[in-house]
Amino acid sequence: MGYLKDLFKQKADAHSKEIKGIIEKYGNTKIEDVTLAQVYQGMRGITGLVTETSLLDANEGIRFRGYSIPELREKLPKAEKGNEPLPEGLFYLMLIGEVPSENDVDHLSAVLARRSHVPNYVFAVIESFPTSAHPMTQFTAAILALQTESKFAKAYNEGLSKKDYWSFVYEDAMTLIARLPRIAAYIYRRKYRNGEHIQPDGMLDWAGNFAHMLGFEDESFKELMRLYLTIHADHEGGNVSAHATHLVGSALSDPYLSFAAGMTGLAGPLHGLANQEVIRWIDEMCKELNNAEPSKEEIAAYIKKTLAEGKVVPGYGHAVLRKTDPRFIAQMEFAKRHCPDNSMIKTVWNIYEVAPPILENTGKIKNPWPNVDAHSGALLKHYGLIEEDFYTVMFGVSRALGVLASLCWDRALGFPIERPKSITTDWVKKNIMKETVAE
Ligand code: HAX
Repeated sequence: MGYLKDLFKQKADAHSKEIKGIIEKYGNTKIEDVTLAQVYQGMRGITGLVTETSLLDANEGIRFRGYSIPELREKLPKAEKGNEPLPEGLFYLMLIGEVPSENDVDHLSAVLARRSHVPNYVFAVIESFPTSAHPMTQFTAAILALQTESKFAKAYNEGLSKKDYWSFVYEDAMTLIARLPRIAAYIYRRKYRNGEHIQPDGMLDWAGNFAHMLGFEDESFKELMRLYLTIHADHEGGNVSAHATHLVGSALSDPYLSFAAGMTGLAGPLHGLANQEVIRWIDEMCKELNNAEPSKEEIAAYIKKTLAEGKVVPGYGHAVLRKTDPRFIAQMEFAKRHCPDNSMIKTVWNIYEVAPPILENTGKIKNPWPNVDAHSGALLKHYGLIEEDFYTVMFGVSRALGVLASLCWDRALGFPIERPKSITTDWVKKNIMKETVAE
């Protein structure tokens, strides 16, 4: 076993023992009451999962193993001459629970580079799609094609003891994370760059190499990738992509199948696809107004029009957050340093000034503030990555770090199959409203 895997096992064994003690002593403690409205309305606010990698506070935003995004930007190791954290460092933190040293991160970068070879049949699956297919469809299909490599599925077929599940899930998680940038870059170059592919550079870090394979050599774009792949990695356990990965994994579907499920969820416009929708919405607004930098008054009128048409304003609102998303702030700070004069970025900042009071005035939107997706596309556009239907794939590459670290923990802690109870409205009528219902 590599030292990282040994260390993970040590941490997991100690934690598993701790959890057993907690359940023994406090297992019958009630933590909250659940209302019928919560059951009908997307289980909002119901605590039903343990996800060790990160915790979301409604006002403060995400903390990864206790560290906020500004703290991570300061504490995690960086590339040579870089300012932004290396996402490998965040993965280490989520997996092991401690801030890694530069050596730890170098080691992890090297492990990922060694495992990054993608078998040709995966590219053949991508090639079998029309280039018009959405990149998220191609991405998910490629992940499923890669499933044939699953060490967990193979070992399970051959008869695997429960106590060893974690070890094979860990191996699959590492390999999958290592290969995702190559798969994503292949989809990008095939669809938008005439199939002129760029070979990986094993000397680069995981995010730097992703930028390189996409075809962007600008050092500040590589820095953006390091930041982007760090901040999109995890958002506790209840969001659709994390929850779907965890849920499917709980059936002992291997990490490839589980992660593919997470990605089909990320592809929804209310979740990860919102980053694409934001850019489309801004583009449509600019086109309709015939103005690349609409005034605040014009933006306000366009937001009201969007709401009047019964559509959502993409990039705004959140199921848990009640303040500006710190992931939005981190990107805004990056843009202020690297590209403050870009028209679309200035428009993103103007929307940020104008949208919240309008959304708040509707009286129904619980969080009028921007989320991560409100800013990301404009930054990518600035560097020439203009194809917005690819943006959710980039989000997916990052999300793998969080949900696969969590999947390792799920199996190491022996979490059982997930199976919440559901009810029918007839059950509600009979048991809560005390009506007589025909059987
Ligand atoms: N524009 C218009 N209406 C909105 C809205 C927005 N940005 N945000 C919420 N609402 C509406 C809801 O549709 C809902 O309307 P109805 O009662 O008519 O159904 C009402 O306000 C109450 O919703 P809520 O309780 O405030 O929000 P939810 O927890 O139900 O939904 C969403 C959270 C993120 C899905 C929602 O805010 C939304 O649709 N936002 C726009 C899409 C978006 O940016 N998604 C990305 C979220 C972050 C993420 O996962 N990134 O990957």
